[in-house]
Amino acid sequence: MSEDAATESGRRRPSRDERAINSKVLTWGVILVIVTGLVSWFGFAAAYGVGVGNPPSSSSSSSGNTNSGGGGPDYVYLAVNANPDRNQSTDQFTPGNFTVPAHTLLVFTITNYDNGQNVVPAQETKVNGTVHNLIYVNGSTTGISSVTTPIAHTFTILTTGFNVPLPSAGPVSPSVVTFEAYFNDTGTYTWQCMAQCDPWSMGQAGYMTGTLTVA
Ligand SMILES: [Cu+2]
Repeated sequence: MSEDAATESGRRRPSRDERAINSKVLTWGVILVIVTGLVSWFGFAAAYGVGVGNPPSSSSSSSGNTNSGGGGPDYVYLAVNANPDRNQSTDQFTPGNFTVPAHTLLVFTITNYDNGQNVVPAQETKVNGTVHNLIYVNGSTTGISSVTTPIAHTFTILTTGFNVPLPSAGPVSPSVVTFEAYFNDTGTYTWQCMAQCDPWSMGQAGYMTGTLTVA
């Protein structure tokens, strides 16, 4: 009986040579899939400016903002201080003017050191424009869509409705707000604090108002 004879199921058994060829085809197929995947990813990364790398180990970099470059989201760090360097406090976001990449998942951390409790319009107690319209306070994994505790400041872009209220700091520890956001329309947006905080700072570029540039 030849090797071409039909098996019980009616299918021909592959010869030893054919099995070797099949295994080569499989190997090259897998390699092709991997290479295609890598090329596609780098093409996407180049086209959309996806960063490469990891978040910084500390948030104390002078720029405050990090385009880490590659694979993951970009991280944005802001601090809010009430500096006692004038007769009244000087409330200030740092940095007040910054740039973020468009079409990129941004992970914001805003650390607020001001324990002031300020009057905020009802609309600006609600979160708007973040991913799922949620923020996360002091490490909580449960997002909230509005702040019902005392508020020190807000990060508000009136032209788009983007709004993040910042709970007042405690007597000792700051309040830390994290959230995710995408900004898909390039341009320069003016942000401002809608809380009635430090009257001088509220009208002062780089203090309680500034620019967020989407590039
Ligand atoms: Cu303010």
